[in-house]
Amino acid sequence: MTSKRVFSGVQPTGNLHLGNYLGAIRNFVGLQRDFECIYCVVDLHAVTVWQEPAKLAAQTREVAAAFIAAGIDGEKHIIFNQSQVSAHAELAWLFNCVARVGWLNRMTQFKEKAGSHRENASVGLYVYPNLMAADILAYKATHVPVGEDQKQHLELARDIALKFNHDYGAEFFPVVEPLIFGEATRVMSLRDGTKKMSKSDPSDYSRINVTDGPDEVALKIRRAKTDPEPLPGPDAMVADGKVDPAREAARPEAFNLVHIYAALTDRTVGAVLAEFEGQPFSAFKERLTEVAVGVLGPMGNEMQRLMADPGHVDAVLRKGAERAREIASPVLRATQDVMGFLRP
Ligand code: AQP
Repeated sequence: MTSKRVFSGVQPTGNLHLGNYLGAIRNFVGLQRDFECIYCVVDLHAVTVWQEPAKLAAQTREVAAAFIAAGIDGEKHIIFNQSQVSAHAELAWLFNCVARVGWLNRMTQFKEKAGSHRENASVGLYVYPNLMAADILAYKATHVPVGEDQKQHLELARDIALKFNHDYGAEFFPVVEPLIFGEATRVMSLRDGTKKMSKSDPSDYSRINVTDGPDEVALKIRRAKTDPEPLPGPDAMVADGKVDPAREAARPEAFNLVHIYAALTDRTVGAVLAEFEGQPFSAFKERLTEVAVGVLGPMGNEMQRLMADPGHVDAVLRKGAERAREIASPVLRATQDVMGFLRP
């Protein structure tokens, strides 16, 4: 087993947005130098909530195209879609028998997504974190780059690995490390700074999609909710480069835009506040639009080009799946051996 292997996934649920890019995909790119990377379009996760069958394939290609357009090298590393590698589902079943109901009951994402219709949520949505643990551990991945929202699921993957190793008396699965970095680990909705930017938000004005053109980006940023106050200064920062939580809670939309600007320009939030202190949001929003279009424009164009050539994207996914199977199948077989399954 390699000592440094990265795994991460993105759901093909449509409307890939700036949060997915800044919180996850952009960080995937930088890890290619030091890690062996496996990036997955997690279509089995996507169907935990209803997906239109006629759209799922296009949405899957869209995420794969975003990976490639962002700069992930599908030759050196692995890009594939989850449903092509059956080891994910098989290992997830075994983990359904390792994870405890009490652990899953604590998962805040299930509570948020199921909302008041809990009884009506799919069983798949409930056991989603077990499948995520299987995704990671099928490759014995050691590091998982994700946005802040996935931290709790990663802790569950660690718990599953530890319990499996304990119950079967084997140092079998590694204990994974989350990699959460950048100035935008949790990009918030442009309409409500207390809710994360999300593909499934019914309002398209809540998010900037990675394929939005310059006019759409400009309009969404212009309409983004702020408050009448000018930009705060660097005195809003406390130790460790963090914004004072009380000040952030009082102006969530304002600070969200500052975090986004900092992430897009690769600067710290403190440096951005030092530059823009006292300026009105109208001027700041213009600068934000420029940098957002500057980053997303070339990527969106490349994605459009790739999506116009589905044969190429499909070939990358097919080859990636073959290579993924070569790693995951022996891990699944070894797991079955540890558990004592008969394979005559
Ligand atoms: N708002 C966000 N800020 C920072 N990172 C984010 N991620 C998601 N939203 C934000 C990160 O993107 C990666 C892929 O996410 P996902 O496809 O697994 O879906 P999700 O976490 O459930 O997020 P969405 O976009 O809101 O999708 P829907 O609406 O379909 O549930 C993950 O690494 C995630 O942390």
